[in-house]
Amino acid sequence: MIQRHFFVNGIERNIIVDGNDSLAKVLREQLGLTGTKVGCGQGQCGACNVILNGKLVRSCTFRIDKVNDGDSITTIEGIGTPQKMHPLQKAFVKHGVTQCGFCNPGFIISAKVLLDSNPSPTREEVREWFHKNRNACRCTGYIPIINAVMDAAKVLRGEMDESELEFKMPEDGKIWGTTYPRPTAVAKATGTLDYGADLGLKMPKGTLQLALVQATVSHANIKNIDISEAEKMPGVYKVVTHKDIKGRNRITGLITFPTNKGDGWDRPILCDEKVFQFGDAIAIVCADTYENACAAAEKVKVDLEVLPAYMSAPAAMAEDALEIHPGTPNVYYVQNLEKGEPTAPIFEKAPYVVEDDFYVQRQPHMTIEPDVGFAYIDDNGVLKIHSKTIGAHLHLLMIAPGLGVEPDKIALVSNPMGGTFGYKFCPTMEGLVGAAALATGKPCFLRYNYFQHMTYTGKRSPFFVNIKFAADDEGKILAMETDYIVDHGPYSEFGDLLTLRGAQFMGAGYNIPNIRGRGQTVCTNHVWGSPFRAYGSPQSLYSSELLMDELAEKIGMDPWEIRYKNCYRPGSTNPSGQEPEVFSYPEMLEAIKPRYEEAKERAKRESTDKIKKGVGLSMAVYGCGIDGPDSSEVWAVLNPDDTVTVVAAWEDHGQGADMGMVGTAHEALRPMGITPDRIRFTWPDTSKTPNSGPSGGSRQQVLTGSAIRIACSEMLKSLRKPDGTYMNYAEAVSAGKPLKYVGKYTVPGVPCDEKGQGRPFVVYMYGVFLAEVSVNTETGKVAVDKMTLMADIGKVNNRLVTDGQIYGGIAQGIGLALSEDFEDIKRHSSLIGGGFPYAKDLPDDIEIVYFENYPRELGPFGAAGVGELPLSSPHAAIGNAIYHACGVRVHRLPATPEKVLAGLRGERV
Ligand code: MCN
Ligand code: FES
Ligand code: FES
Repeated sequence: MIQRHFFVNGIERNIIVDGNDSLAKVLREQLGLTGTKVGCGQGQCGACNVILNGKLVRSCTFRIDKVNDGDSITTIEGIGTPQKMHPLQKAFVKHGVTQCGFCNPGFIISAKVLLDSNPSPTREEVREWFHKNRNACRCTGYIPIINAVMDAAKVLRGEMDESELEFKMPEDGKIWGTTYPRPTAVAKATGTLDYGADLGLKMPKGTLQLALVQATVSHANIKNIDISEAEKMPGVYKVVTHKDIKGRNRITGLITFPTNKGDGWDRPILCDEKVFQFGDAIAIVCADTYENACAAAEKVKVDLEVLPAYMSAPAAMAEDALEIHPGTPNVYYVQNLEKGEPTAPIFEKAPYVVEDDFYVQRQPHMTIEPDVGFAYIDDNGVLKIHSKTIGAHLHLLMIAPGLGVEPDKIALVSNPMGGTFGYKFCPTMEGLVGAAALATGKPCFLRYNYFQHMTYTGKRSPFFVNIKFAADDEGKILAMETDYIVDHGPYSEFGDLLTLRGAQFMGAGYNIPNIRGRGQTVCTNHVWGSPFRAYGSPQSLYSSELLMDELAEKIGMDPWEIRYKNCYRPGSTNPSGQEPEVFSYPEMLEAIKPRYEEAKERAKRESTDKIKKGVGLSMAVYGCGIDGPDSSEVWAVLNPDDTVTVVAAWEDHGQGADMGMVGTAHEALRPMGITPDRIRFTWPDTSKTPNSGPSGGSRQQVLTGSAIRIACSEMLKSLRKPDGTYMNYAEAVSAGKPLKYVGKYTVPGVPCDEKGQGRPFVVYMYGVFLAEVSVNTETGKVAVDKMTLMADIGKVNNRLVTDGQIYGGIAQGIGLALSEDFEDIKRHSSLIGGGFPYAKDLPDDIEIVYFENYPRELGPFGAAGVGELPLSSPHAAIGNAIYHACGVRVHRLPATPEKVLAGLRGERV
């Protein structure tokens, strides 16, 4: 222990610290300054930035014993407060940088140091600064951050009035369609929003800290687990194993389809008989401190019989491969697709046939906040589990039987989250903290470090795709055949549904009258497959969009021409045999045409022998909802202070549930004259909020938004007075009116049948991407110079949110195209190792054009969703642009420099 005497935000501090601790730990845990976030904990994200004597410091890797007496530290709390924000914080709010917000304090601190030394940076200098200082954001694609810093700099230089950073309420009071800042924005920009780890620090004394004993092999039989030594370690309260779990000790995957050969009960909460993947949890040490828990975890002895590990689908499909889950074949689900006439005769006669194979990789989600959660038993005997769940009601059903708890004795709560991008559509640690709380009777807290976060949460499942098109002389597509394999890792949850997505999205965007296809879901020992934003469509569209360019080339058509000829028009049907609800493609393609022609000209003009420039297109499409008659429930409640609360379980990964709820309710309640600041929203809690369904499948704006519209219109109907005004709370009470109004909404969808035919989604999002790239033929490095998206997301609720969704989704698509992967467990298990795009890895030029003249009948006030559209196919446009630039068709993503160089040497890559 050492004594340190320093200044934090101008306040003198004189404290005893453990010299081995990080500055972040001391700030957060000893001084309670939780505005400083810890993301990677490895010096790779900058979430933990603070200012030490005027210099930028990453406090997670900076030891407290390096802070000297008299030093001066500034944290986000010292920059500004919610009552008195710094212009940088105001600018972050104005520009919508506050998506999940987890990175915001670190960026604001970093920008403050930059502007203190360089008050007039160029955009490029700001980008370079964030790049070199490794400030990582997974949500925004950086453009809004650069915009915010440029505006704040202007204000600080006195060139812009600070009031310009504030939202100006339109005269008609309507916020629908505007850039009204989201309700949680100020808390995010000031570091005052408590995320899971912050809430964990604010738990009562005596909360147990958990550490996991995890598998370091990928496939094994468990012969024995010996916890005797670990139990005797200092500070240990209990070591929990599968023997302590009273229920079935399995997370149920809620099998979607009866033809699935598995039963969905394949993921242990704590391993009992087998290890199925690297990182599987075998025991949980519950101790007084995290350090003691970790030390004891080292002492748990696990005796294993190591089995052959099948790290990819082809390996697990080999004839001599063992069944990973004995009794269930490794190929456990087959999805067929039959639309129109048999395709074989068509392929035989068609004048043009193209066929190719593609592989889209295991993309890691790489949220800045690692997985975190806690559980306790409340005074009513209910097990409460707080986590990053984006499907609170769904996860309750998935974990309650495994824990052996009746559904009314367990409640799930969503904490404010630092992004999930879909990995939290699967339960992660809910079962673990739940099991620990039940076994100990104490509150239990668990946070994964970044390595655990990368290795022991689900990833995008790779697809191996074979695909064929047949076309006539004019370039009209006659038929498609697909044969694909989905590597879903060891756990089946949502694997069948993902395989169906291949049937729904390969060839989507085009009227293809005749299709035959087959998708197989394969169990492997690589990390389990979980949903990832745009779930299944990036794998599908990469294949069909690259093959579309191959077809165009074979026929001698332009890639734009073939798309325009075949895109959905009245009378067309999608691969599910369903007529699209709107036909925006022709207009969007017409709008992109001049940009595309100009971009081609520019590419031709600017290409050199060394730097080859190219241009590529792709069609983007994704459904809003979970297949079939998806539904949501919401309550609108009139409060004693005449505010209205939208009570819903619209989980917020960071996409903007707060704004979704407030924006939609405000539009619905406008006749009442209520201002948006008087509309409140709820954080999901299954014991308090109705089942609004999960925040997956870009469904919430459509489904929960519609339920909000209905609940609010019921309220309006009930409270309307004869003179056209509306009752306040006191009047409603004295008139005996209800104060709570229920809105339930179910869409008229029809799930796909065994042939992949149906009406799975009643609202879709549509788009067209244009990518412009430069390929360095000496290094093989690809740079994306510009991305354009023509976006039809129906009517826009909040423009700041939708712009942000699109920038961020495209950024992830660029990562998918060029760098991101999770194949090598060790190498790919950090942000840098996983190929995370920093500021200069992305273009500063992303153009978004909205097509709002296709309002959706079944979405609230005409809205469709937005979240997943921007990640459905940007990588396909980039793939096509790489080919246009240098003639290399990248069949296996990511398009790393090594691959592009090999392609330039003539190898198939
Ligand atoms: N919205 C709008 N106008 C529209 C459509 C949507 O203003 N016409 C707004 C909504 O109010 C909401 C946001 O856009 O704030 C996204 O709405 P929607 O498309 O309905 O998606 P969900 O709310 O169901 O969110 C889920 C979606 C998915 S599935 C993933 S994965 C995802 C995503 O959104 N993960 C994200 N966006 C993310 N953004 C961030 N920052 N972090 C994640 O983890
Ligand atoms: Fe410190 Fe990531 S750099 S948390
Ligand atoms: Fe930057 Fe979410 S807003 S990581």
